[in-house]
Amino acid sequence: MIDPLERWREYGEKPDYAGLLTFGGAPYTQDPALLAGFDVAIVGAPTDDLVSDRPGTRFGPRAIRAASCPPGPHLEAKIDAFAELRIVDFGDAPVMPADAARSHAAIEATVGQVLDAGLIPIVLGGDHSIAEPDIRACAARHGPVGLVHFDTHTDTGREVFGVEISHGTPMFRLVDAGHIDPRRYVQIGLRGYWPGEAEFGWQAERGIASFFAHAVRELGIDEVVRQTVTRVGDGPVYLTVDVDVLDPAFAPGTGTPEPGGMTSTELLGGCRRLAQELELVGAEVVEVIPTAVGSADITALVADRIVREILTGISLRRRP
Ligand SMILES: [Mn+2]
Repeated sequence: MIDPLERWREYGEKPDYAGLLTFGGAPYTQDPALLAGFDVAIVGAPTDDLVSDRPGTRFGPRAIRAASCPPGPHLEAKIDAFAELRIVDFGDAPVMPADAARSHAAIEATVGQVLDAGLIPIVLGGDHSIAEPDIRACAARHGPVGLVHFDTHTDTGREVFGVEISHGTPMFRLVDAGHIDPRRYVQIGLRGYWPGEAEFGWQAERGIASFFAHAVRELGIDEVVRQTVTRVGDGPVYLTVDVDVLDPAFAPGTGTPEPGGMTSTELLGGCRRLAQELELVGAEVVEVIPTAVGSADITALVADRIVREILTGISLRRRP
């Protein structure tokens, strides 16, 4: 176990730009035997071979780790997730360039090590195809999971350009294989021009619930979260956040941007409340394409904050 704070011990924190790059300065290990005793593990899944438009999310995990954040308690929630939870950075899954099948197997195995040690994995993508190995690993241990899915797109295509394993198809494949319980699956933030009637018809037959972007505007995010919690109910839940759910004004660095999206404020508060009110067994933030370094990268910065809100929600849920 490496503690990146070690050389700054007497100050209690290190500068964000110095030392080993881990999420939030968390201790780092690649040894699954050392995960025991932790609550949450950050895992990088830097792969983007399966995108249909702009590539570059392979650089997401490093950029999210580099997006700086001052330490200390969440001012609004009044709790410090890094003090409440034992958080470890488990490094990146050993992905292979240009070999999506082996990359997915590596991601599933690495997330599986985290789950087998009893921790909650929070995966940094990577394109959204990584949802398939991530959720498959969770379902293998918890049974079919509920899913809360923030996205512009449903990602329930049967194929994209005739390709069945893509960042546009993971949710179809996971529901079809029985890893997601479709009656406990809620999509939030949909808009734009894809997919079409066939996919929405398939979803409706299975009881998948969708909140379009206009519903978030009209109902407000608090009401959308309330209805989502009611729908998903008790039992294991996975949270997947595609940053393209945000308006490109808030997250310009992403592969398939769509104007007219949610605000950062809506998404961050929503993630925190969902993590507090649902039984999360895993989470991921995907589709970040960094275009700048450190906290100058707006999209990596909001992705970092999404993870922190999830951690804050988990902390609030566990507080006696
Ligand atoms: Mn997506």
